[in-house]
Formats: sequence, structure tokens, C-alpha cells
Amino acid sequence: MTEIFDAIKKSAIEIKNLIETGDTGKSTHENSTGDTQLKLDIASDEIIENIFKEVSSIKAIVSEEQEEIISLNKDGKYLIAYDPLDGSSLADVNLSVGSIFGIYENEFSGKNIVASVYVVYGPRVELVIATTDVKMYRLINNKFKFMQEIKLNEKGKLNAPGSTQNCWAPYHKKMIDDIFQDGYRLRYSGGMVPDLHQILLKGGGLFSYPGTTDRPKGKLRQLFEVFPFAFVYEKANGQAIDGFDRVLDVETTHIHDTSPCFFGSNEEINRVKKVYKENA
Ligand code: AHM
Ligand code: MG
Repeated sequence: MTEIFDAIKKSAIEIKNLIETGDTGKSTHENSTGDTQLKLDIASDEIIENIFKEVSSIKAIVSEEQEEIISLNKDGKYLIAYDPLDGSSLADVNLSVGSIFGIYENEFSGKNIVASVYVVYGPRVELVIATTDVKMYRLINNKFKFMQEIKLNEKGKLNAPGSTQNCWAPYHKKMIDDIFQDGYRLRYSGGMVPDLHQILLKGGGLFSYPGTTDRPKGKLRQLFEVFPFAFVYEKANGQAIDGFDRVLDVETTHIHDTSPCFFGSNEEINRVKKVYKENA
């Protein structure tokens, strides 16, 4: 897999340069979820695809920005699903954005994820690789340098509640209010990569993107966003659920399927499980 990690590092450096110098405006295209793509989404997608095409261990790739799976090498071992530039609409206001990669074997499903990587483009560029453990690297003088291993505490202090609040179920709203009453601090930028990265680095907390009345299956896509971060959180001693069970056990019927999702340290996730079991 080293070859794949090296390819991701190479693409991260090119995307960093693109974000710094590129046009943050809209293109004239829509992606498969119906979002108008930004020029940055399309350009970062091209960067990654072109770099992955040179890697012999990759069997197939699928991008949040594309409709279909692209086959690369028939003898390749790995399948990669990626969101080339998550939170891209935050680039024009200079908030942090990210790239997310899920590495799968045999088929694209939560049960078959074997590694994941994400990159945060902020004041600094950081890259996190989850395999059997979770390691963070920082881009210094154009090279990724190992900084630290990431492990969550049993309980954290941050709360990142996503989606449209007037579409929340009453029990979800009460749970979020109660968490704030218990002293948790609001940390939500609207970019899941920096928001989840912050919780990982500051010891723990809760990030939620529930099913809502307008979007019963949530917004975040399983293969490109939810499963890669679920893998990171589990390997960092935390949990990732759909409200009830491990989100990595949720079936995928279509590559662009979404799922409600909750990521966090053990205490916060057990709290969500209790509330959802009793009320949902
Ligand atoms: P994108 O893939 O179109 O950028 O959308 C994903 C982003 C996540 O990074 C973030 O957590 C979420 O959308 C925010 O959505 P909301 O504004 O509904 O809370
Ligand atoms: Mg995204």
C-alpha cells in the first residue's frame, strides 16, 4: 500500500498548490448528487485520477465527483473511493478543506475497507493514515514528516452538530441541547475534514450528521466520506455509528449512497446509542 500512500502524498501537494492559486468559482457542471461543481472540485479530481492511473496496485477508483467506477488494472489489489476536495465551498472564505480516501479490497463496502487517508489543507497541510493505527504527518518543505500517533480519550469536550436544525427529530435536538448543557463546546466549521480532525487531535467529542426530515439518510456519502472516517475513528479507539450500530456494517447498494453518521469517543457515542435506542 506504500505506493498508494505515496500517490496520495503527491496529489496532496498538487492540490495544495491548486487551492492557493486556483479559481474558487463555479463550473457549469453538476455532480451525481446534483451539486454544482466548483472549478476546484473538477481540477482536484483530475489531479488524483491522473496520479492513481500510474499505480499498478489499484484495481479501480470511484470519485464523489464522478458517476461511475473507473477500472484501472485488472490485477490490482485495491479499490479506492475518494472525495477529492471535501468542503470545497469553504475555500473562497479561506476556511480549511480536505481530501478523503477510502481503500477497499474485493468490493466497495464498509466491511471491506482496509485503510483510509485524509488530508487537511489549512494553515498547514496535514495528512492522516489509518491502517492498524492512526498516524499524522505534516507537510514541511514539500515532504510529509511524521508528527504523532492519534488516539482519542474515552470522553471529550467538543460537539459538532451537523445538518439543518429545523429538520432534526425532537429527541436528536434534545440530545444535542443536553450535551451543551453538560459543558461541551460548539466546534463546527461545515467542513467534515477539519471538524473531525479537530476532535481527533483535541482528545475527543462528538460529530453528528443525522437523518433529518428533509434527508432521512443524511447527507454524507458512505464510500467517500463516512466509511473512511469511521475506519479512522475506530482505529483511534473511538467509534462511528449510524445512530444504532457500527456504520461500517451498513450495506451499500449504490456507490453514491449516504448514511446518517456519528463519530466520536466512546462516552459520547454510547450516549447517542442510548438516546436513539430509547427514542428513534
Ligand atoms: P461536500 O462534499 O459537497 O463538500 O459536502 C460535505 C460537507 C462536509 O464536509 C460537512 O460536514 C457537511 O457537508 C456540512 O453540511 P451542512 O452545511 O449541511 O452541515
Ligand atoms: Mg464531500
